[in-house]
Amino acid sequence: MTYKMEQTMRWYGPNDPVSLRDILQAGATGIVTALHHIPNGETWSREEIKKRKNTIEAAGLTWSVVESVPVHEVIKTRSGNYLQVIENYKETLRNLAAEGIYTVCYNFMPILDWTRTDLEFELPNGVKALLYEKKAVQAFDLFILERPEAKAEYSEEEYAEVKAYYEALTPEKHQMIFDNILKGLPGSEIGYTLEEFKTMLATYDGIDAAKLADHLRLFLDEIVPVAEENGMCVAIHPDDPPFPLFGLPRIMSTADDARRILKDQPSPANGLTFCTGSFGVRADNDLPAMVKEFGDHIHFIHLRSTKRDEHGNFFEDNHLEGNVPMVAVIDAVIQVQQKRGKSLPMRPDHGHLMLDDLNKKTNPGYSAIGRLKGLAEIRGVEAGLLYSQEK
Ligand code: DNO
Repeated sequence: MTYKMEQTMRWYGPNDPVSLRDILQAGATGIVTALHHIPNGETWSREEIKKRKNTIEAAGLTWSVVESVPVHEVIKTRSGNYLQVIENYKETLRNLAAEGIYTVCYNFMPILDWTRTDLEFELPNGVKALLYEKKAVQAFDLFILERPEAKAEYSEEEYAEVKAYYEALTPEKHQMIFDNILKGLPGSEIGYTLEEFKTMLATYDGIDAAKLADHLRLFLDEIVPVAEENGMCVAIHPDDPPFPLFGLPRIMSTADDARRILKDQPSPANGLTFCTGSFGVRADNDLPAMVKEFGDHIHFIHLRSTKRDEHGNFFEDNHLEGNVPMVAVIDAVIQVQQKRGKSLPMRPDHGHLMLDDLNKKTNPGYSAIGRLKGLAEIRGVEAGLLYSQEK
């Protein structure tokens, strides 16, 4: 028997300008979604879960994966009412399982979820991509946030370069960087004012990478047994980008990080969301080797590619181009699926803003046509590899 990846697409719920029908027409069978209207930290009731599930099924699709049940900040810092919030998380897991949803993605990035500086970076053919510009983040850190420790982290030359960059910013670009960093990209659920962000940063005083890793371990000690009891799996999403920002620790960026998380909590229920776009930003992450090593614990797959330059910037490239060796990754996934005797849910992650979508307002990275193209290309690669392997 041959196992193919389960083709899914992310849907942001009833307010998403991309409809379930669009997703169906793109060829996906599964939906990845979350109850975005429920505040972080609160329990998702069975009724609310069921309502969403019914909507998805009425469109001829299946709710395959939850992305994400957000991990509230008090859990990451182990402060305030975090014990209660962990109980709520467990209750949400139980309620999801009771409704037949067994795979849950989450991340453990402090304060900020995924970060980009330009959401409409135009490529030569006119499509728009998501860009991470290192200097924009540095300029924000040094001259907008004015983080006291920041200056000591730069050489004099670097500091001068960032200062010149900052001073040359047009008011529009200044605003764009500010908004993209603070307001939260889709799915991150939370946006901050500058003052709020500063207050949040202070809650991480004294929390270094080792301590944050400890907090993750303690959180997993609580939730993994609940996942096991209910036949579920939890799948941590890597840091995006996979390095620390604004002095905040990041602890899920490398193969070593994944190794540590799986060693601390080796249950098959504890696993990864294998996001090639996030891990792939680092040249030291060997993606096909990681799929092979962590295959038994990969519960969910995000396929997209990024392209780095020598200045520390990256943009999101076509799914089969850029730095991610996509064909080799898919080949490794095929082997893992055959070995495990099951299909793994995969979604084409992000896509370019292109064609008709250029005139529409969609969630950055989540327009219909770019993702449809990504899905079609990925599906084609998989079909081609399977054909040549079975011949
Ligand atoms: C962006 C996504 C993130 C990711 C969360 C996982 O497109 O990769 O929203 O889903 O960080 O919890």
